[in-house]
Amino acid sequence: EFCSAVVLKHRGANEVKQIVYRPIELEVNKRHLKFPCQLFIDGEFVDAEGGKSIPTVNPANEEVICQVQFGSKNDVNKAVAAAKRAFEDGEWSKISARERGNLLYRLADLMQEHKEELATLESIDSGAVYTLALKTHVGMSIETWRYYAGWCDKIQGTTVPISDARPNKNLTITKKEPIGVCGLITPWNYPLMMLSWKMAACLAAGNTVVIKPAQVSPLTALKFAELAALAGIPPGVINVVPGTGSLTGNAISNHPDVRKLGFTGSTEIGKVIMNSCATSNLKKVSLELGGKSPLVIFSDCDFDKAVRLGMQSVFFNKGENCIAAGRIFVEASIYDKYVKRVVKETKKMKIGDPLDRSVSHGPQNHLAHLQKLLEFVQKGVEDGAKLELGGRRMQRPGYFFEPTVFSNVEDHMYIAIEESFGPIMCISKFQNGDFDGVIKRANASEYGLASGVFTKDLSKAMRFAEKIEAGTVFVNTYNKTDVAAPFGGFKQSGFGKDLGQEALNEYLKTKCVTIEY
Ligand code: TAP
Repeated sequence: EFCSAVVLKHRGANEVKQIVYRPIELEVNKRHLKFPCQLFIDGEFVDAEGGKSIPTVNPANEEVICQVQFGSKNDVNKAVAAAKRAFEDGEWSKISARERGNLLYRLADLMQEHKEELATLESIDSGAVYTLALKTHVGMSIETWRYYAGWCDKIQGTTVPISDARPNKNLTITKKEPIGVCGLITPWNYPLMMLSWKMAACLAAGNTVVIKPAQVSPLTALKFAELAALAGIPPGVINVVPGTGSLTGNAISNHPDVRKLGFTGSTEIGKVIMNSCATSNLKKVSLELGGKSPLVIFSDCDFDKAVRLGMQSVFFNKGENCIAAGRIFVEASIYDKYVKRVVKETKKMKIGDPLDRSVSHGPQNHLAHLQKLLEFVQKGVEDGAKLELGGRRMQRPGYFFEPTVFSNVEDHMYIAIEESFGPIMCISKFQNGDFDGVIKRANASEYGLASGVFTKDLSKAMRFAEKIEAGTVFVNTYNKTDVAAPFGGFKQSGFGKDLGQEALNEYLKTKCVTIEY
């Protein structure tokens, strides 16, 4: 039943603080894992109201890893109350911005020290290949915390030249202030990274937070909470309440004391969230939603690179990537050659146990998602697209799905319009030299998250970047995100940015102070 209590010591501080929790302990990936499975509220790990829990499953073998406590509306109320206290009266509200930065650096250092543990946990909970989890899921998370730790003491307002009320003089200054209690709701594809992208900017700005991670992949968020406590982040500043979207998530987006909601997930749920933010208390909201990003490959490209990165644009993180290129347009003169090469290379991908260092493709995140991918393939076939490769569940334990390639995809087809969020490449042809036509097709989507172009012609690439309706444009590269570069979509891919200096604005309000003298 209950495992031994874990005692954590406040790192580097005089005060010795003890955080006790009931750990889950596992031997996996040749290491000992120890992590919490309870809610993290006001600096303590606690059971949910009524002790309700939901199982979390390892998608590589379909086994239950552990039961995770499931936050009720009352639990969310407690977490929000703790976050409000911490914001208004706690140590967090009194320390300087530079001290805040030091705490975030300390947290990043601890994440670094525990990075193999975090990556192993991410891998077993989400199916991410371990090597990728280490580099991207965890590696980029750490970088994000460091990047925003550095911003803490550089958030500043302006002085504004206004007209004087003669004969007096006037001076206007603006101050950038934190908003208050922020709610964050995140998806399952990059659990720790999505948490970090949002929470690091949110805390750097001085807010406090209640986060609900995706119910199918909550474990790294809980391990993160332990590290946050260990780093000395004061109680109530970070609260982690796992649970379902419809109950726990909804309680956050509806809460009258939450003043800002940061969401990453599907367009469908984004609309539900925006609605509940509006009707509850008109809270500020930012939405990072779905995509069906176009990648246009012109015949004057570096062909080998276009093959390699074209594959990565779809298969990276088994396609569970919001900026995945959901539509690939290839110029007619190289179309047949391109399809043939991609099929040949895709066959070489090593699929298997995500903890195996030589594997490049792991299982899909959870069963319902795998089933959606099978339906997606069926619709593609029914609509008349040519299934060149894959499309089936693999005959082995785990939610493994074959990397899939469709050619002859036409714009009216279901698979050309809807996001798959899986390793399914959809290739279409465009007529030689038809720049305007392919741009028009690329823009004929309600989504506008990312895009890409491969060509050696600089002016063609620049014209593409100008005309394309997407928040991110990759030229002769793909998936090249960076903590300093603002990230977020247009149209029904949402609004507001993660990362870069711009993301701070999502978690700040501007106060204008006018003085007369
Ligand atoms: P969703 O189903 O939208 O879920 C996202 C989060 O919202 C989950 O935590 C979910 O809880 C919660 N949620 C569901 N219903 C809710 C409600 N009524 N009120 C409050 N919260 C609710 O998306 P997903 O399937 O996890 O993720 C896939 C989608 O995310 C894709 O469309 C993908 O493109 C998008 N995505 C976008 C980006 C960016 S940066 N634009 C990045 C990653 C993913 P549960 O855990 O209970 O479902």
